Amino acid sequence: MRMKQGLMVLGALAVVVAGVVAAQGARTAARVANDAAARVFVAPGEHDAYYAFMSGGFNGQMSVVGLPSGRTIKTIPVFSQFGENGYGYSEETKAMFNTSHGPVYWDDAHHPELSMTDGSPDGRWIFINGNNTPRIARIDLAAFETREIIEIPNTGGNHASPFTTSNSEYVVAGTRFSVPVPQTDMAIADYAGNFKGMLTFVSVDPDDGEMAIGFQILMPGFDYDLAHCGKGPSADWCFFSSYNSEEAHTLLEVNASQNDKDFVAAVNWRRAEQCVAEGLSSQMPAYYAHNLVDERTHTANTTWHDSVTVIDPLSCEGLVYFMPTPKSPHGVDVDPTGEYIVPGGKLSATIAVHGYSNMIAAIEAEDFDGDSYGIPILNFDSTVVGQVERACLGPLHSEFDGKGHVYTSCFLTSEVIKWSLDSFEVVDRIPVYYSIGHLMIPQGDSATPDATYLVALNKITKDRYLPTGPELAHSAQLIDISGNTMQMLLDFPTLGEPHYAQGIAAEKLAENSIRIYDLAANEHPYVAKSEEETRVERDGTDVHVYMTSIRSHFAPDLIEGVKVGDTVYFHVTNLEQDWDVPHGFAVQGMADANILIMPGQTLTAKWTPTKEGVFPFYCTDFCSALHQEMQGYVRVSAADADTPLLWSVGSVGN
Ligand code: RUQ
Ligand code: CUA
Repeated sequence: MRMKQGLMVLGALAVVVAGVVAAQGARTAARVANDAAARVFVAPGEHDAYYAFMSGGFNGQMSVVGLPSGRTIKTIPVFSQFGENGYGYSEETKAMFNTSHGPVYWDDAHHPELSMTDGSPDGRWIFINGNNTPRIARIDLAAFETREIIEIPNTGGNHASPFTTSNSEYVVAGTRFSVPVPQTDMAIADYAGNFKGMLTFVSVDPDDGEMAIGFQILMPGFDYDLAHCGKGPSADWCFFSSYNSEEAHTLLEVNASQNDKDFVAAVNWRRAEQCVAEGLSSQMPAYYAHNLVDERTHTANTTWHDSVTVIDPLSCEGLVYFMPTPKSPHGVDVDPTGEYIVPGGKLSATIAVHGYSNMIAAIEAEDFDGDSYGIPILNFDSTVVGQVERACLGPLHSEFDGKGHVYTSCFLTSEVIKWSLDSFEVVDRIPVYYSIGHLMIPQGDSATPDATYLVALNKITKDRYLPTGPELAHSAQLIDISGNTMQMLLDFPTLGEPHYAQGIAAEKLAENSIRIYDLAANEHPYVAKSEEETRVERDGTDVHVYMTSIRSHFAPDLIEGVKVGDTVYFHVTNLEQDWDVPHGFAVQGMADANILIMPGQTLTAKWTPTKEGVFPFYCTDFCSALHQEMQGYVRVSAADADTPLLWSVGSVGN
């Protein structure tokens, strides 16, 4: 019976697909611009005009791509260990992975979001959500390094995240999977009415970016999918799409596709702040980790928290309203003026646009169509200002050009459509290969889009590149949107599965990018700022090596007196103060990855020798003509041996 229903839903979709494609007429072939090669060519030694930040999806990282070339220029490790530079393996970074479940060395990273001032990206930080074990990370865009990860309690699947308010007062975290709140052992069949959907507002310190959980809003047990916050007139509001207003808990592909409309939840965060100030909230026990890098020591530390401020919408009038939206919406995007709220109804061929002014008028007139768990439902006909008919199938996400156009990705019909916020008519469409998810225009979700290019982030790759066995790189496409019609420029492979992305003109970031860490300012407890300070100290079975690296040797490079059963910490300070001279360090048999130490930085590799012998260590990054000479030995004696602790390099040392 259930399977049959599922097939019926799919069958109905296929019919609609056929209808829409027929209505479009024959598909245009991929519209590759004649001079596409010249328009994406970045001459050797020249730089790209834009940075694009792509989520890595299931690789847990973020990648940095230059546009228009499509060249990957960096992977920023975030939620997953990264053997390339030792992130998550070095002693300094392990605490970044602490959660209430214990250390979790992986996540599913979906949506990069640049910090904003006055609704425009300010180039200070970029945030990204961890979907699986709910977390938000903050990356410092001077160093392109992850500085902070905060866990989101009372949440299951942090997907509607980490979208920012227009001055980054908050980044939001909406739960995709509703769960018992607080968590408890209960029958899953009791889902409806008992599982809850938490919407979390994480505050961002305007000076240093440090995050803290401001408050949480306890919502009905729907699936909160995506979000965007308002700007301009709507700056006090954030909008969360939801599906599964059916509150189904099994076979959601059928059971959560029953209702004709689901909801966009409009949340007034200023009102939330008032309710907290007026004592209309409560404290709920919630255990969560907050991991922050101390920039003086380059070391992550964890602070544990045990409660959160929770607001029940029923005790804070004016906090949340539901706007009915067809049908199982995915993305919800706000145009640059802050007036238009554009959901993407996955199972609808029509895009229904809500007007912010209409929403406010409907709220003031109490123009309600009942309520859901006490939350007023605004009249659909009152909030909707226009509908794009026969838009496409599977509309998911929209970005804006700031000239009155919306670009919407359409998963089922594999195309990007361009439509007018004035006429609500489609004015152009271009096929993409294949099955697009997100799309990105630099600053295209802000008040100030920089609309020269659009990147299509496609879910299916198939035949776009040389075959590489069963597993294929994901595929992005670069489209020129500077003219009236979209023109295809470039295919390029991506890392992991990019979901959302952000883009910004290179000139806004490049000049702030730091080149080294100041050795004089290094306050790492195990730093050695010169070879004279290098030494080896024993503390019980812990052995601390205060080591330095400089082209092309380590000091010390000979160590004796380590014993089986010891734990050896190689604290390596890179004495270099030149750009692009990292040194790497690895010792035979180490269980962790190598560490890649930036100039002026100290990182620690832990090594637990398991057998007697003399073991080499070496620099892993080709740093000079004598890089291959950058090596050393550590002698390991039996646990009960009396080999004295000795260390040296050339004539230096003891
Ligand atoms: S979101 S396309 Cu649409 Cu996380 Cu992936
Ligand atoms: Cu240092 Cu190679």
